[in-house]
Amino acid sequence: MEEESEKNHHQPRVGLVYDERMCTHSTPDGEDHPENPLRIKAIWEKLQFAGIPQRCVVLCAKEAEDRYIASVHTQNHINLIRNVSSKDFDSRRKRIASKLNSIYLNEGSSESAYLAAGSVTEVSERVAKGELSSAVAIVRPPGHHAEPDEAMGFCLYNNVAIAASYILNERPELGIRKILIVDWDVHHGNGTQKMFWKDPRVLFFSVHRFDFGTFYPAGDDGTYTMVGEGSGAGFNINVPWEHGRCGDADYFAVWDHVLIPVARAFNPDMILISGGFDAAIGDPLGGCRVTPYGYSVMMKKLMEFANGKIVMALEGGYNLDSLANSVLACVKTLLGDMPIVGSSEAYPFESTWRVIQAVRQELNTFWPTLADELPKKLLLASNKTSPTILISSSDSDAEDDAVPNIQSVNLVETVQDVMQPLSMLKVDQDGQDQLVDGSVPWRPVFSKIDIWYASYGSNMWRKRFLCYIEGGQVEGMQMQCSGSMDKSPPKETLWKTVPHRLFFGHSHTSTWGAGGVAFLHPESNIHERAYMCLYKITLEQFNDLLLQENGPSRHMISPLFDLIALQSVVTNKSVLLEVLKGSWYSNVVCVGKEGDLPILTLTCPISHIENFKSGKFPMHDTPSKEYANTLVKGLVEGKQLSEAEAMAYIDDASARPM
Ligand code: Q9C
Ligand code: ZN
Repeated sequence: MEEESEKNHHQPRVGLVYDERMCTHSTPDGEDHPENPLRIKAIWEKLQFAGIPQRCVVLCAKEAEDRYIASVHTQNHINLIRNVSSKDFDSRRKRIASKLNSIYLNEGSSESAYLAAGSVTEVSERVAKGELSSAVAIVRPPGHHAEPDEAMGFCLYNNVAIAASYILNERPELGIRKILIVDWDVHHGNGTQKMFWKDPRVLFFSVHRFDFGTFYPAGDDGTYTMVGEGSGAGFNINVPWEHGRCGDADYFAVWDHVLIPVARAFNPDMILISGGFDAAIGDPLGGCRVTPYGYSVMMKKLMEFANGKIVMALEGGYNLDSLANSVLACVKTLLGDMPIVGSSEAYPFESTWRVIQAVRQELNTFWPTLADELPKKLLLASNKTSPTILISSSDSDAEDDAVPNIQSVNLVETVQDVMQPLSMLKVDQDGQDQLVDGSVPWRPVFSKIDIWYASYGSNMWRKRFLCYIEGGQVEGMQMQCSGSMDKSPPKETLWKTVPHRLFFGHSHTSTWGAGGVAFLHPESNIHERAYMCLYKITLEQFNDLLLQENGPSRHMISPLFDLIALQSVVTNKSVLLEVLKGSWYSNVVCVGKEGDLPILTLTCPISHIENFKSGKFPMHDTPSKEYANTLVKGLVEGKQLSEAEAMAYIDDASARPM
């Protein structure tokens, strides 16, 4: 049975499976267990609350058929899972489960296992056919630990492996010849690894806590030397963390320097994600710190491949809130929603670079792209002539609140390369920044990164703009500016026109009094032309400007616009600053690049455009004389227009309908 909701034809068709019947698998005597029915319930409720099911193709679960399960599991194992829930196993079930590693069984276990495996298979087939663009299967029990002949680690059937093998072996006419399996569950996908060990059609990639062989499932299977065998050699990639506390920055580094280059070379026809969310921040088993934003970026990067044919199947994830939020972030990303920046991020650990290096070395005979030297600037303190910044040097091993053991990172060069999604100050789970020498650690870092800040409003007038840098007040302004902590003037100034609509909106500002102020339509339009004055300033100054632009200045512990936001704006053109939600200029838009540096401007969120058009927010509002004057002065002193031309330019923008 399937239920098709109304869809916008420009939106991707994202399949979504959820079925209450998978809640019948639970502990026999109601004992507490992390892998419990509330997990998928919490996810479903979160998605419903966010209005997601209406935007997806919602499908019911479907049981897998034994003949397809048999391509990865033994008949012996299938018999056990099929029969274990029957009446005549009532007395033996507990004893059977107790002989298995981290498994419970009840009368609902069989049905749930069949539904989980069948659902992943079903949506995979639909994605392979092109009937769905991508899909998410909210299933349990999970699957990736299940080995050919053994249930373990809360897993009965290996759902993802069954689906992959079905697509490759049973449906060759669909043209899916190569499948990439990305296992981002915090545990190693030992079962999946075994099933495709010698199979070059399946590239299995697992990033997991390993802790030198002590983290579940423990042993050597998850180490990076396990690369596959025979014609499958090189098609098994393990990235084993040495410890917990890994977060977005560590995962991004692995994506950028291992997974994505290999995926480019492998060129999969389809991607299956073993989507465990036990590496999420707050997970009781994982001890890692990936945020929903982190998951959305990892997902987005994978969407570049296989024509976006991605199926994500739930594996682990035991903190109900972070599980549900993370899955929501993934579904939204598949739906094409704009990412929202919600996290500040730590540097990758030193150990992360060590692991990445080891993996690249181990696999570069199979994947030549991994043979390239990692850029020196990414590596640790290797260049003694460059300034380095000491972030912290704790070696505590406590999982939750220890300061990451980050040593001297050659940030100065690293951060110049704004494409590298590295670093940021560390924000602890309680939201307290870690301080270095009693000051906020992000300023020295951000003072080394240049960007172009582009103004289309009063900041085109240099004297007015300099108030945000040097502090002060110019005629017409109601308030004194505090300026930036770094009072040095912009390194360069230049003018540009951009294909965006300039308009005036709202009817009153605290700085300029009555009258509209300038906004730039966030989307480009070749029929429009707006003047912009570009100032080359540091990211630190840009943050201080953002703060003053959006309210009275105060001590800024965390930057409003961090390196993750910078990365995001360059990738996605636009980023909404969650912290500035509600203020007029909460949208940072990248309108292009100049000499390799992004050109950033501030404007309203795209959602406000509708409000301007409908009249919910006033627009075409003639700016106050003082305010208009600052724009004219900017354009005239900047030698862009004559006074008459500048006035005509403003009149035109405030009179013309959208
Ligand atoms: N000392 C998944 O996340 N832990 N499975 C057992 C025994 C088992 C996790 C600890 C963790 C299994 C799908
Ligand atoms: Zn797990």
